[in-house]
Amino acid sequence: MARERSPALWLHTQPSVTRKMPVCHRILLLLWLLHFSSVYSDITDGNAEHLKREHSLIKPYQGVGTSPSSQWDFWGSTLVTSQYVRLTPDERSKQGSIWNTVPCYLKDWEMHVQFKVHGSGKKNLHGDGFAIWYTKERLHPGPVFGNQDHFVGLAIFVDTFRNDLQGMDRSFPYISAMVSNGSLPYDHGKDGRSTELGGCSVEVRNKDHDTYLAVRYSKGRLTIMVDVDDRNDWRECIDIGGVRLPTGYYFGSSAATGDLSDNHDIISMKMYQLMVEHTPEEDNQDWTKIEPSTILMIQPEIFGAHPSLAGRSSHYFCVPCWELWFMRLLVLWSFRSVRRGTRGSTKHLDFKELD
Ligand SMILES: [Ca+2]
Repeated sequence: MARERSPALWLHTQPSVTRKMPVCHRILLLLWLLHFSSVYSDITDGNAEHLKREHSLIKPYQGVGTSPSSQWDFWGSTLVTSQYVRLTPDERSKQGSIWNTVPCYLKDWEMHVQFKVHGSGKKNLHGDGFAIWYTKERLHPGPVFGNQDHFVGLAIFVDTFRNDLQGMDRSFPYISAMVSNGSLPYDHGKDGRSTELGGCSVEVRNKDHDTYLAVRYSKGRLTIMVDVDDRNDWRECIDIGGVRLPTGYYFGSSAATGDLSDNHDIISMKMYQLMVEHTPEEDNQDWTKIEPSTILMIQPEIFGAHPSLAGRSSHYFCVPCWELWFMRLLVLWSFRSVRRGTRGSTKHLDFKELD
């Protein structure tokens, strides 16, 4: 039996967020909301979500294979059984991936991933982790948890091995998110710190109970939730606005081992469509033409030439000038206030048994 959650309930606890905020924080939050006015305007009612089977990977994994009608394709060390999809075994130097063959044209969606990371390695002697992808290209093996570098789209990394010995301010496993238009490399040596949108430390290995990760994208807002403590609670990991992702990309997952290893198993990936109202202007836009970007990736023609940007070849980049860093600090400050407001009130979601 697998559990199914009602994803839209996440939003229904949000009106209480500002209740205990100081006035200055409210003003900052108001400015933020005006800047991204669509963020809190979802109209989901808790019953309007739909499981999209063409984008879901569910036991016993019918439709997985290499035939032309397959909805999921896999590569490398990936082993598909009736109970799990093992991206890598607990062996050194393995890479595997599984990819949805159907491009996703949903504008607002939520992906629930049940996973299991387990192995014989003791503390800090395991790796490297796995990733969830929503990218332009699929089945391109490479060095980023088994997928290509300079990817175009969204990545959620569940990084189980600390590469950066100077980054001791965070514990591992560490979950982070990255959005790229292809111009950004993933820096394994720094555990992707320079390009991450946010992250959290979560103990996910060798659990006896089910472990879950949820990725929600709706109206420019990216939210990552985790449920790894066997309490049927989602805990917020990342929540950030100002993220632009197109439609027509592919969902997938990949994993890699190196000198150290783990079993990286995907039990299920369940895609839910979120019923969200958009403005006529938004509806008339060609969503397939949107270039992946975040508030930290600014078009040069908007902000003008900057001496330190000379020689950069990418169309988008992280702008180093102090004005934007100040803006980023304001944003982070606002969000930390919001997150402090929500802390301790983990959202309780309804569960029901699914045949
Ligand atoms: Ca790492």
